Amino acid sequence: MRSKFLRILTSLCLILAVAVVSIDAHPKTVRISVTKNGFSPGSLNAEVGSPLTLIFTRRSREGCGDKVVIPSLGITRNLPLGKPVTIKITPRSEGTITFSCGMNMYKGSIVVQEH
Ligand SMILES: [Cu+2]
Repeated sequence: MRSKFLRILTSLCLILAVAVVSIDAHPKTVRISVTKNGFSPGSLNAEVGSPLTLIFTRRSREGCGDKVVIPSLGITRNLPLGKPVTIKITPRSEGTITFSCGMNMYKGSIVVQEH
């Protein structure tokens, strides 16, 4: 009897915890242009546990922005000229996530903080 009550209580707590986490998330979308000068913006902020949508658009044939790489997440995407490319991530810990062009010349950073 008592253990059943505890099991139900535990389940309710878990459901509540999941609900609180999802209510607390602040989804964010950032559009990033890739030109011959690099990424713009080159630095952005994000929150732990909040979905982040990055939309990269290469705007210049010049330079080497035909690819974006996020090494720590194992992500590599081609950037066709003028075609928006969406990358969705949800940072799980504080710190800086870097991204770059295919040759690591253009650099950008996502600064992740608890909110
Ligand atoms: Cu490059």
